[in-house]
Amino acid sequence: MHKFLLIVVCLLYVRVDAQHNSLPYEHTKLIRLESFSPEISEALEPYEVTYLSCRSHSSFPELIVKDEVLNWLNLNQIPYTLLEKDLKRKIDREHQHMLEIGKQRDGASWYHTYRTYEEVQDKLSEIALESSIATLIDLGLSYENRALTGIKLSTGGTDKPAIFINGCQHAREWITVMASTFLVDHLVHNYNTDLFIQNLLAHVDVYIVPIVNPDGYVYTHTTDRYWRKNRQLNPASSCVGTDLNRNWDADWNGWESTSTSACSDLYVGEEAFSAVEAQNVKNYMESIPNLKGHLDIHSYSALVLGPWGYTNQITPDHEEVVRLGTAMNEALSNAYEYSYTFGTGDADGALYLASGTMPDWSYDSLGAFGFTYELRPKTWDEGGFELPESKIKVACEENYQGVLEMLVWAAEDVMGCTNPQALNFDAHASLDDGSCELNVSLDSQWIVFPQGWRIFSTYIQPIQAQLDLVLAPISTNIIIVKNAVGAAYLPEYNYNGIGDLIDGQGYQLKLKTSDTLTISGMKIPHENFEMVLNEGWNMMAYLCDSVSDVVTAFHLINDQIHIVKSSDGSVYLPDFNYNGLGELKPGEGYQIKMRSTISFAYPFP
Ligand code: 0X9
Ligand code: ZN
Repeated sequence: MHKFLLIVVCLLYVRVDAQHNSLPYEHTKLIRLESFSPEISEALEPYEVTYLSCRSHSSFPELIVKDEVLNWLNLNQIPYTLLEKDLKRKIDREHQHMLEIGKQRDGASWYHTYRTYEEVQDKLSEIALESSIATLIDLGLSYENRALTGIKLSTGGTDKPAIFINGCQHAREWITVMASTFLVDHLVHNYNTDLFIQNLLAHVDVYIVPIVNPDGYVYTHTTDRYWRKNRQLNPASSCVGTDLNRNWDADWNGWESTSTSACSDLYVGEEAFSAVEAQNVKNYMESIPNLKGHLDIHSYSALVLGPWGYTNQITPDHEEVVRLGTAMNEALSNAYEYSYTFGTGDADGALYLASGTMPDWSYDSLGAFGFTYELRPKTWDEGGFELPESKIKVACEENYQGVLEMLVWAAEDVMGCTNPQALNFDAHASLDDGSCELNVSLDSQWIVFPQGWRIFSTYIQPIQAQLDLVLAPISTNIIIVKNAVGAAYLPEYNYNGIGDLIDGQGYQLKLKTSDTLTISGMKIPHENFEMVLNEGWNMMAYLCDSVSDVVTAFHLINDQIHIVKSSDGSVYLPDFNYNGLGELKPGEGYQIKMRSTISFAYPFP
């Protein structure tokens, strides 16, 4: 660059800087009215008065005023508290601070200080470059030709449920820019490391536009710290700007908290979508397939607001609105134990109704659940629009927690228990929500039956012990089942003379063809299970889940045993030291003839 030109540019830069954003607040004070009514509001109309917080107009409004208003209040004995006796000085201090840390801005964490429009643009580009799931989106230009830029987070696929989130309809609400940029940053970062976020983003697309009012935002940095509207010229007036959040086509120019005066902070615009930014953002939102939710982020007041915003009537979806709103409100509140308030309409008088707002339009026209967040702080005393820098990160994280609730809600119709082993397995679910009820002690045994006779037993204590229920899967194949004392179960006659399957008992069964059976329940703890072997013949179960050597298994009671017989006729005769049986096998039952009655437990394995 030419040396001379460089000097001119620098001079210009200094000039812009010097002409800073506190000038409109020379000789102004900030007060809180301790008593308020529609009459007072009306009486204040002729004066230059700027209402601040969202809770304002209802209870104890915080106002920027000049001395003349204080005189009037004093005269009429209306109580107020002086919050800031020199507003210009306060803004200058903030501005000075930003200049001072300006030198180290690049080094410090991005969320330690408020960031300019350019810095946000750079940040978004950087993220899009680095992350495989983030793409820059272009929503067109602002009135002064600045790019309306956002990020789409998507892991691919089409028509997935989508959420649209924007900050900064209102220029002075700086924390909303930080919080929505943090959202992009944090989701992208956590996607790389956090299984839950991976699952979530596998099912939901997220669109985030941190600054939908770039002209206004820049203006609050350069010229007027408390500017609210966009910077569009108004043909019939010297006053500039439209309140973007009054310019949407849902009760546009209705009665609630609106003005048709171009000089008002609540100017509705010439018609719905007369503001370039509202029109462009609208077009983009309409192009998103399957938009389920919308979050419009504002400050300050610590509120979560659901539809409608313009009336206290409830929507047809009220129950779900309350469910989602409450969940988000709790997430915001619990993050740092800073209590937010949820409501619809005027939230039980916590604030005012508003006509022509963006989330009402999203709900009304797109069927997307449109919510407003009013981030920290609750009051001017805690910083108002200048939430202290030390609290930026906290507000961002709170907001993140609230947003996650909306993402989970959007993914809900695809969420459930995806584990086929679980009792509450949901075949329609594709995203596990951690609700699976796994009965961890549920075991099962698989038994193979040959055709014809077989003595069987199980090491499982079935959930349902009734013999006909245990054998139900193979009942049509069964000719007869007998127990040790000759009682029978005859499926063909629907006759169960045996009753329950008894732990430790073997059963004789005759099948038409070979078959298999799975028995589910809890494993019998065989080491502690004492079975009684009566003098004479018994039919005993084998209670281990692996084979064991017959000699070792019976070595403690060898002298009491005449004979052990398996289904296939092999025998073990301890007296003769003859072992034709070899191993005891799971699923088999054994006939055993005893010299006396004893109690017995399998020693192993
Ligand atoms: O007035 C607004 O546009 C919003 N408040 S702010 O202080 N950020 O200006 C609130 C609009 C939403 N109102 C309701 N949902 N009732
Ligand atoms: Zn706002």
